[in-house]
Amino acid sequence: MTIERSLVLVKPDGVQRGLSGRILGRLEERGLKLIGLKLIRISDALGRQHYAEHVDKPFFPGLLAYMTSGPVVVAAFEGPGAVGAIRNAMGATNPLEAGPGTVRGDYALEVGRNLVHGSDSVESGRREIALFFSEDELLPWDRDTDRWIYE
Ligand code: D4T
Repeated sequence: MTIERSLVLVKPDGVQRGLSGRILGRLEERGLKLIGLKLIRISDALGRQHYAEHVDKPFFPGLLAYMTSGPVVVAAFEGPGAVGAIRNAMGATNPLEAGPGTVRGDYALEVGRNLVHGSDSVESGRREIALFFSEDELLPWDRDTDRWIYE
């Protein structure tokens, strides 16, 4: 399996509800490797860039207000099939459709408060990580347990 990278955002509701550690912990425990991490407040401009595909949608003003309303935890994860693994761990966009054992299925009820973002493709992962992190904020590293997680 190819090593992929994904951006993960713990959205403002996740930070406010004290779920940041739990959400990131699930991904770490799975074996995904953290290569970038910070706490920021998303600006309007960054929110518009990140959700460029949604700017004309009726839900966009509410989405932008929500995403800029408080701090978010920004993480970059790396691992074999990381994009799909993270999307599966997050569950469906609408939490009512998210299965048990997923972040949204276990902790969320509404699409406008769905706690977490993960890149939806390898290409989006590349674009989004470059949008949120400068090159010197990313730290690929050799993890001692890698050989127990990857063949
Ligand atoms: P993000 O990008 O936030 O991880 O969510 P998804 O990748 O799972 O889903 P998405 O891009 O389709 O939606 C982006 C974002 O918009 C919110 N949203 C979406 C909303 O408030 N109302 C809606 O009807 C939809 C489709 C939730 C996630």
